[in-house]
Amino acid sequence: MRLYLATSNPHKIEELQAMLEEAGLSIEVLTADALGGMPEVVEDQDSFSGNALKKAKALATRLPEDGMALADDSGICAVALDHAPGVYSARYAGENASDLDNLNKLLDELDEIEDPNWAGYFACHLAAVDASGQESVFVGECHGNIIRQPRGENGFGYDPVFVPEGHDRTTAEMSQEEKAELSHRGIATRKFIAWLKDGMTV
Ligand code: ITT
Repeated sequence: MRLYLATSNPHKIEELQAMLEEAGLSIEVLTADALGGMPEVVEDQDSFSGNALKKAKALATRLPEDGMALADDSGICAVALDHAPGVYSARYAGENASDLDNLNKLLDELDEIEDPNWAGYFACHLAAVDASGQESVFVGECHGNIIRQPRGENGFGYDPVFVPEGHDRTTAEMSQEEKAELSHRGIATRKFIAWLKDGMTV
C-alpha cells in the first residue's frame, strides 16, 4: 500500500512521516507531490473532520488502486474565546497571515479579556480515504494552557505559546519526538496506525 499525505504544510509532513516511519509499517509514505501536488481545496467546513475529509477526498481522486490519502485538519482552541480560532487557526489574522501573525492575534484577543482563562487545546482530525472512496477519521486532542510570552524555536504555528498539561515547557521547546508523544497529531496518528495494523495486510 502507498500512503499519500494530503497536506501542503511541510511541518505536518515532517511530523507525520517521522511517526509513520517509526511505526515500522511496510507501506510507502509519499507526499501529494507524487500525485502532481496538493489540489486547491477551500477549507470552508465548520468542523475539523469536515475539512480533513474534504482535503483527503480531493487527493483521493488521483490515487492509484493501492493508494490511500491521509489529510490532517488541525488547530488551537482557546476556552476563553469560545474555542476560537479552531478551524480558522491557519488564517486567524487573515487569508495570507503568517504563523507569527496568527499567534499574535490569539494573544491580542486573549488580552482583550479581563483576567482570561488561559486554558486551551490543540485538535487534530486525520482523515483517510482510499481509492475506492472508503473514509475513516481519527481524532487527537492535547489539552493545556496558552502562555503570554512565546518560548521555543521548534515546531510551528502556535507551538511557542502552548504548554501541555503536566509540563512546564511549550511544545516549541520540545524535540519532535517529545512533541509526538503527547501531541494532538501524535494521538490521532497512533490511532490511525493501530487501525492500519488491525485491519489491513500491510
Ligand atoms: P494543510 O491544510 O495543507 O494541511 P495548513 O497549515 O493550512 O496545511 P490547517 O488548515 O489544518 O493546515 O491549519 C492548521 C493550523 O493550526 C496551522 O497553520 C497551525 O497554525 C495550527 N497548528 C496545527 N497543528 C499545530 C501544531 O502541532 N503546532 C502548532 N500549531 C499547529
